[in-house]
Amino acid sequence: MGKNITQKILESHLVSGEMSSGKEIAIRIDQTLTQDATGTMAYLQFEAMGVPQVKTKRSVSYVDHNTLQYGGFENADDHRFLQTVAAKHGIYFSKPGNGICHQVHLERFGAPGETMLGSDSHTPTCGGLGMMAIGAGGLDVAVAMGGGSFNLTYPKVVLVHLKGKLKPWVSAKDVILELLRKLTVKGGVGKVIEYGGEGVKSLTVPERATITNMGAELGATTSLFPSDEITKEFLAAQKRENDWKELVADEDATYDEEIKINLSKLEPMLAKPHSPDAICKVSDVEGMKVDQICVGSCTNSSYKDLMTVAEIFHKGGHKVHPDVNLTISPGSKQVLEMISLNKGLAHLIEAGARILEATCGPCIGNGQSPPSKGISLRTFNRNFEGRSGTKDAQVYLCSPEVAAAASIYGVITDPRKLGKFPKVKMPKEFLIDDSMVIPPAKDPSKVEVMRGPNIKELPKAQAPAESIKGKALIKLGDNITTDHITPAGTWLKYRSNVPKYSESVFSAIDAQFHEKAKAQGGGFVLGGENYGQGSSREHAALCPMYLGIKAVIAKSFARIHKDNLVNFGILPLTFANAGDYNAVEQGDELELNLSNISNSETVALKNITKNRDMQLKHGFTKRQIEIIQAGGLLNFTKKQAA
Ligand code: MIC
Ligand code: SF4
Repeated sequence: MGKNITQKILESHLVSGEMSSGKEIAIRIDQTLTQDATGTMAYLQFEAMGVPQVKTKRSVSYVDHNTLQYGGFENADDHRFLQTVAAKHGIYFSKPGNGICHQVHLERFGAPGETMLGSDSHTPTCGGLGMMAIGAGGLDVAVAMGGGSFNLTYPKVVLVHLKGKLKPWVSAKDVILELLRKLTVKGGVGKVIEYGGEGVKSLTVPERATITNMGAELGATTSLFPSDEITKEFLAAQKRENDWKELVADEDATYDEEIKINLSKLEPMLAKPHSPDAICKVSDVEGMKVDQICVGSCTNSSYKDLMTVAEIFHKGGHKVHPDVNLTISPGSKQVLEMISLNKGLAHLIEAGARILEATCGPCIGNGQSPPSKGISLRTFNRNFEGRSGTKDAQVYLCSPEVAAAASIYGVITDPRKLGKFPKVKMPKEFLIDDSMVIPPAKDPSKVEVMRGPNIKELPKAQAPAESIKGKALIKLGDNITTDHITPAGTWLKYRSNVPKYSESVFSAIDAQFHEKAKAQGGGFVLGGENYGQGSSREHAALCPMYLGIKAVIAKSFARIHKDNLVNFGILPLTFANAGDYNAVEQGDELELNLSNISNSETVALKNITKNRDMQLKHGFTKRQIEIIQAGGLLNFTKKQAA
């Protein structure tokens, strides 16, 4: 029987397990990536494993999230730690300023048919090249660097059949917004989204990467495009033709689900506050006044994206509207250098745009927080409440074309009103200069790993007791994001300092949470559907663990966060009877009994306050139970190695 692309890559990397949906499999990982905000922990964990050199084909450590100094030494200390630890252990180090991890990896390292694990949820960006790139917590990435396999639930495979061709002013961003409209932020959980059909041929690699990047917002395990002639051209233009290989689904490949999208019928769209799936047409909100517009992020910061905006301004002789602040964050040094050499940058500056570094910047709330109640239009991938740094800001997500039109008129405007579309051609050759990627040391014994005072010791997870008593410290609704659990923005500098970062846990919902948790000696968290969606940051498990949280009881979980909880010994449990969510309130005294965990799919919970018994599902594999009983993945891995 014919195979789809997902089956082909998984089969060629299978270490153990059965390739059938819902079963646990282990796969071999070829490449890894980390970024600074998750990397410090990942490398501390890698060091704790005691493996001298990484065992992957290639591992790259990027600095792109936290490049601003809020008047302190913390970021710089982290960068110095990351650079020295990379040199010592066989890891390539991409310096701050070289670009956003996903954009740079797509340009310089991603390879069709290979697997990659990255400690960032948007790792699937490289799926635009036909690479199986999966986001995970830092500890999973550390294990993969040490040569360990990655365990995942064998996914369902969804074919998104593309036909037709995008009309002028409609772009790749609108394709993924359409899919988010159809599937919602939890529609991709447990699935790989594979693209196929005639329409694929009309999309360049950076456009494909915009689509696979934002598959993270669907909750998908990853997203994949075929590797075809267009992929070959892109890699050749990056002087990496040797990394190309053809990878397409067999004619008679089968899929678990199929969705059809006619590219020719799409219109410019937006995601409204505060969720990437709150989709509307531009025409629905046309005329709304806008305060700030940000172009960039790993979703839309390619050469083509930025040149499109530059050309819209230049060819039309437009300027940025007096009431609007427009910022541009290029995806990489390559993009920035190329648009400076061909005058694209000059055109943006001339129009009145503010040019920021080639980093994540405003996307992670690192500067450019909108004014109070401000309307911000961003070409980014997430518009969760408060993520921008301004709690009452209204953030809309859109394409570079829609962003450019609103920058000109100061109100949301259908870009098709701008007339002739300035189509930007893909360069025949990209400018290649990898001088900001530092190769690992030839003699690791000469490298001293430098740790400033912001690099705090790794907190240790502990095996849970058989019976756990505690209070339900907080009760939450659906779609709680990791930004709610451990916010980024000004807290980012404490990513290598868990005791300090733990003070941020749920701070936007309950400012006293961390004090309450500490005073009570820990307890339980109650959540709704899709708990822990968004970022891969394992701090959303590590910090609650530090505060003594023993279990999160929710209606359902997002994939990466669920794995992170297990990795740090917190039990992610779901209500066997969904209605029981209503039978527990914040403040209730609970008792969890784990004595049956190895031989039953459920564990017992007693609500002591309400004198009510209920069952919770765990759905753990044998391996996950062993991880929990070993006191987390790090202890488990060390035990296995011994
Ligand atoms: C994000 O977009 O939320 C981040 C910041 O890139 C995170 C990683 C992190 O929290 O460090 C992600 O997407 O995984
Ligand atoms: Fe950076 Fe934003 Fe992409 Fe996360 S989503 S990697 S913060 S650009």
